[in-house]
Parts: sequence; C-alpha cells; structure tokens
Amino acid sequence: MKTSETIYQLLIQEKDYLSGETIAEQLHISRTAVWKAIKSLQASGVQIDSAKHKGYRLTSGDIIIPEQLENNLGISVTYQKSCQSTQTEAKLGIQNKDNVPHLYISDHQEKGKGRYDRNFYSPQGGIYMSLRLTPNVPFQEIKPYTLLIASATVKAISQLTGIETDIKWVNDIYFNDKKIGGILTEALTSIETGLVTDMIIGIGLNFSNVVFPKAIENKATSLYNQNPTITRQDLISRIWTLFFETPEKDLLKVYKDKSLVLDKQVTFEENHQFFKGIAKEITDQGHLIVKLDNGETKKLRSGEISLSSWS
Ligand code: BT5
Repeated sequence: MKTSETIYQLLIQEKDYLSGETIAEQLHISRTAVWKAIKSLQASGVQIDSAKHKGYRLTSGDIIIPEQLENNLGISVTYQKSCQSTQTEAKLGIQNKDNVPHLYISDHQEKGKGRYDRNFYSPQGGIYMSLRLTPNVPFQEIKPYTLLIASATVKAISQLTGIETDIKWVNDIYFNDKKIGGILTEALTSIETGLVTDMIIGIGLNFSNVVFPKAIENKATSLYNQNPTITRQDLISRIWTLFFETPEKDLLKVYKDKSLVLDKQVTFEENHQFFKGIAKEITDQGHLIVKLDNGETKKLRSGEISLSSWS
C-alpha cells in the first residue's frame, strides 16, 4: 500500500488530530514524507485540516484503495482517477488478458455510458465501476445480472446507512423519487461457439454532493447531500460482497420488494405505439409482465423497452 493510503487509514480511524510526529513514528518515515503524503491526499480530494501543534485531521472525502478491495473481495481490481468509461476499460481488459473476475473503478468518467447510447454524467463524487465476468454459457442461461446488482446495491446501502432506496425496472436506483444510480450490463458473444464469453456489469452511483447539469437536475440526486457517514470504499466492498455471496433467489426477492413499478400504472412505447397498463410481475429473467388496459398481457424485455412513466 502507498504511504498516502496508510496515512489515510490512520486518519479515518482517528476522530481527533494526529500529529505528524506520531504518524512518522508509527510508519517509520520522516515528517517530510508525512507532509508529502498529506499533500497528495489533499490533491486527491480528501479534505485534511492541519493545525499547528496538533497535526492533521480528516474532515471529509475519501479515497479508493484497490489492494484492500482485492483482499476483501478476492478478485482483481484496477483503479484510475479518471477514464473515458469503466465499460471501455473492462473491454480493453479482454485484449490485455486481464484476470477475471476483474473490477474496474474510476473516480470520474469522461464519457460515462448509459443504455441505448445515452450519457451517464460521471463527475467526482460518484462511484463508477464495471465488473467483467467470463460466463461462457448460452445467452438463455445468463443470470439476470442487472437485477442481481441492483438488489445488491440497494441492500448494501440499506445495511451500511439505513437509507432505503428503490429500483425502477429495469436498471435504475432511486432515492426519494430521484435517480441516484444506473446499471448498464453488456454481453459479448463468440460467433464460433454462440456462447456469451464476457459480461460487463457497470454501475454508476451518485455518492455525495454531485452537482448535476440542468437537463437532469430535477430528476437526479446523490445518496448524500452532506458529509457521508460511510466511504465509497465501504459501499463498493459491501455491494460486491452481497453480489457474490447472496443466493440468487434472495436477491430476486429484494428486487421485487424494492420495485417502484410493481402494481403501478406504467406507460411505454413499442414500435412507435403507446401502451398503458398495470405492472403485474417481474420474472426471474428480468422481464416485466404488464396487464394492458385492453386486458391483453405483455412481456417487456429489458433490452428493448424503457418505461416512460410509472405512478
Ligand atoms: C443508466 O442508463 O442509467 C446506466 C448507467 C451506467 C453507468 C455506469 S458507470 C460505470 C459504467 N461505465 C459506464 O460508462 N457506464 C457504466 P440509462 O437507464 O440509459 O439512463 C441514462 C439517463 O439517466 C440519461 O439519459 C439521463 O437522463 C440520466 N442520467 C445521466 N446521468 C445521470 C446521473 N449521474 N444520475 C442520475 N441520472 C443520470
């Protein structure tokens, strides 16, 4: 671990000031090395108050420590301060023959991707990450990864913060009726074998104090609008632990329990036609069963349709 990461860990455990001398002694380094590490943490966005004769105190902000996540999760983790998109990083990982499962994390994305080529606004203050798996099974046997990660996320937030969030079919996480996160799951198939070789499961979460552009400021929010009580590292670790360790049927239950659309009136557009009905069921494959006003039942597939409204 880098010196700055070790110092960050000391500071985050300490409510009061820690003197430069104490830190230097504990880590067997010089006070100048402590000072340099503090500067580097500050440059990464961690707010550290320094007071004469008292030392340093962490006031807000956090950092991602990939090595620690690797230890907690038992998978490979790549972290970058900034990138175009962690989905793209995960795809590059295929060419680079990166280990799998592999989690790619970034503090900021230049070109965050949503579904259907939409943008996902990804400034500092968010969590942006993509997990690459290599299932090698036919498409019909692919697990409903979007549902599983949505549930793991909602459950992790609840366990760590007590905040209850909801899921809007199929891939959106909501908090107080505003979107705080979205999921993009992409599959790569081999033409020769017809098998899904790679799954890239991307999730973006507005963690703290994100300032949104005008176009989405009324429909987007962050998990925290003041100092967070947990770190992004805590949340990332809990989300993937739940994703890997919770039985699929339990996560599907969470998905249904937390659904914003079940038993609600929904509208959607298909082949330029407008439909209205009641969302009756979410299947284990992630399809939404809607009973239309004319009595007909429709099965909506997540890859093809977005709901226009639900109330
Ligand atoms: C999503 O698409 O919500 C999927 C977002 C997936 C983002 C992750 S971040 C890690 C990985 N790397 C990537 O490049 N992508 C994944 P969709 O359901 O299509 O929603 C996109 C719509 O959400 C936009 O058209 C906006 O209306 C809205 N939106 C954009 N940025 C947002 C944000 N930060 N918070 C809330 N809403 C946002």
